[in-house]
Amino acid sequence: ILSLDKLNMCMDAKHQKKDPGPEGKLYLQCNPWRDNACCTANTSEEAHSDNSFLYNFNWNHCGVMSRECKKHFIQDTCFYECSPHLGPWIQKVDQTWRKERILDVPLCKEDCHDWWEDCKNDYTCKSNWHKGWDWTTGINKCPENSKCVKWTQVYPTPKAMCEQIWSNSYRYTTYAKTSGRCMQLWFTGPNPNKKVAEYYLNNAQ
Ligand code: FOL
Repeated sequence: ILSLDKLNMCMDAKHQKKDPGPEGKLYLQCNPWRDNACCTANTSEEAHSDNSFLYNFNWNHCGVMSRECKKHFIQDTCFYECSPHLGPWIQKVDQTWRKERILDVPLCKEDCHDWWEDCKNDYTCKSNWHKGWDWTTGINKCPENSKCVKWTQVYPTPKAMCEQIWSNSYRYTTYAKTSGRCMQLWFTGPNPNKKVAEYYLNNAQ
């Protein structure tokens, strides 16, 4: 069968499975996706560690990232690696490390605001974390031409952070989690994002 099921599919990126399916048990913050996931148990565990093999990405590029801030990056990683309901926002790309990406996924206001609130006292040197790092040591360091500054100087608003950090993977919305019009990074119980994907598939954004 052709992979035409936009409501239940995995993006063709770096670590996602070919097709979604149950995993039995996923690690800690990724566990909500266990019934139907694009990540393996191994990926879910790596999502929780610093400089993980996923992208060798260093959260601590401007001093140690606070625990409160880091938990949102772990949740973002779980969402990115595990979500089977991103079909309406998957785009082909010509990148060395992935064939597909997500673009403009409508993010619930609370998730974006809570993320920014918990990170606003941290530091960073770049607004787009996908590009322009110094990788000479194997993990990303701030490039020569940059300075570590307060989070709020790089991202004045939650919207700026959510949209810029991963090259517009997310679109900021003012929709609440209860609206059914936005995707949730944080949830318990059955995945609420399936219905949201269904809505956007039928209503072409
Ligand atoms: N989370 C979300 N929501 N969307 C994403 O797209 C996403 N992507 C990552 C992690 N979480 C995400 C992957 N992160 C590089 C940097 C970060 C990264 C993956 C790769 C990297 O190698 N950057 C190089 C350029 C590579 C290239 O584009 O050829 C650099 O110049 O720093």
